[in-house]
Amino acid sequence: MQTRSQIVTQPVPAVSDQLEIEKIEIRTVRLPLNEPFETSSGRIESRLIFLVSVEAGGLTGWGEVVAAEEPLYSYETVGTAQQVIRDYLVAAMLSRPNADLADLAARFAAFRGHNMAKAGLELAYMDLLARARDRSLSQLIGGVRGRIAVGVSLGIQLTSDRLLERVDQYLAVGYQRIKLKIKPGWDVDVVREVRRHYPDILLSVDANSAYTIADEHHLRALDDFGLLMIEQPLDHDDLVEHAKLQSRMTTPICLDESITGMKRAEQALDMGSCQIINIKIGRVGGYSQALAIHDLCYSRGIPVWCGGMLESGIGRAHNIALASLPGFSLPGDISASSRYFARDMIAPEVTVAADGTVEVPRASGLGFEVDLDYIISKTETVERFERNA
Ligand code: OSB
Ligand code: MG
Repeated sequence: MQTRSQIVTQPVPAVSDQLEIEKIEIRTVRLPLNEPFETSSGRIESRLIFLVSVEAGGLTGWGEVVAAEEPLYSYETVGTAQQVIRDYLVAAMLSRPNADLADLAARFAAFRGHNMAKAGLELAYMDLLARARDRSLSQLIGGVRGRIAVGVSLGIQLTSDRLLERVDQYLAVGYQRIKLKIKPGWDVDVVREVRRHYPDILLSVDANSAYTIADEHHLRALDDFGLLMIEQPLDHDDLVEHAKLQSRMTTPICLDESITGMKRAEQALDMGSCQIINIKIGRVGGYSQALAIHDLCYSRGIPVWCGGMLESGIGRAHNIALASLPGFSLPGDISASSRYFARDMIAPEVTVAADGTVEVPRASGLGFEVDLDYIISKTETVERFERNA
């Protein structure tokens, strides 16, 4: 199979990627969620959105750090990302002109971990680069799709009737795949009930590491329901036990939390820990790693899809660009702005068509207007950093 550099990077003209970033701004903006979101690790009612913007030559690029306020999904938090960006990454980015994405990624690689913090800056850099070249982000990274298929991730509900209402509502507006959050006590019976009502839909489950290998027998009961996948059943950093479980289950395992970069993806595939990978740009440390994981999976025939972190429109716009790459063959967790927020910070907002697809914008950069007035009105903190003249 062709590699991405053959099929994708070739048409890009030989323009230098060099950007001399003059200014970096990091900002937190609180947006209430339309409805609380509950997973096996907890429940949130609002999202503290962490925005990053970078400026060069009169242009601004936007990114988002997807960390949550508490270290539940990952060890990173809004607070740790602020500290790492402020104390380490800003200096690395501003120290000299950025030759290209690989140059930026190499500077960040000197610091261990903190992928979401790094990704926020990589995202902003790539939006800026796309704008500087007057290309869409999708074009810049080699996207091939004009529309992407999307699904919805449904949090744990109070009752299964309430969940069925939700499923019904999202299927009615076109979503192509329903993902149910599960945890012990909210799993096999709930899945059976949803399957009974909807025998033919694309249905998956996401445990966010709520089980151990001792639950093998229980988890295998899920094999009866023709699920598209089970996402991250076991520990966030355990490839070995996922490989054991996968060898004993027919439902494909998809890894989310465990895939923290290209190396881990390769190891997971080599060990048989999963058959599908959920790529989140933030979790893997930015475009550099996300593109590499995409290319790896594409070359091995492993399906990937774009995960979500309840992003604002800015992070979502990056996800849409990423999901336009050829290997993204399964519907992503990229839902309409209105599924999350009463008002998003981009215009137009992200909408899902009746066929369960989202349009990939063709305008330069993110392809959406950033609603700065609204952002400023909801800002909790802002810090600015400038390159020494
Ligand atoms: O595990 O995929 C996950 C949201 C926050 C943190 C982790 C996850 C999720 C989701 C929601 O499933 C995806 C979305 O709609 O953004
Ligand atoms: Mg997940």
